[in-house]
Amino acid sequence: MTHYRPLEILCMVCMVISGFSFGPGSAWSQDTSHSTVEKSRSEITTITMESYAFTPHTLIAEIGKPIHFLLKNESFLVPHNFLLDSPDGVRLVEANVDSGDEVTIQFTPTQSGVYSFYCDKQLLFFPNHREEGMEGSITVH
Ligand SMILES: [Cu+2]
Repeated sequence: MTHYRPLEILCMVCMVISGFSFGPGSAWSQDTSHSTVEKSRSEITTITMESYAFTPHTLIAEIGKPIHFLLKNESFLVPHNFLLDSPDGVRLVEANVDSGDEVTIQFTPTQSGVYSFYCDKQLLFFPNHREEGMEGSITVH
């Protein structure tokens, strides 16, 4: 027979309330994903992909400095992609991220201006995800 002290019981209650969600992808660990480009410990910016939005969707970066994004698709059963174009329309990054998956991408901006990113996935005759609002920008100085 195990005897629990009050603190242990409190801790277990907390875990039940939070749905044991302390792992990656949990509500608990997503708190960092709302930050824009401030330099994190790891220098990796997490971008959450949902139907139909990127969070954050407005970012700032510096010329010549590598950018690392962790793309997290949190949509249920909906695949997304991350297409990044330079200010003059050259495709720089193309990454598919399946439902529930995470993909890390890296690129180094070599010119200033506004880079656009978006998802062009589409189901049958429905509008594509970009048209539904799934797009964002990186302003490079
Ligand atoms: Cu999408």
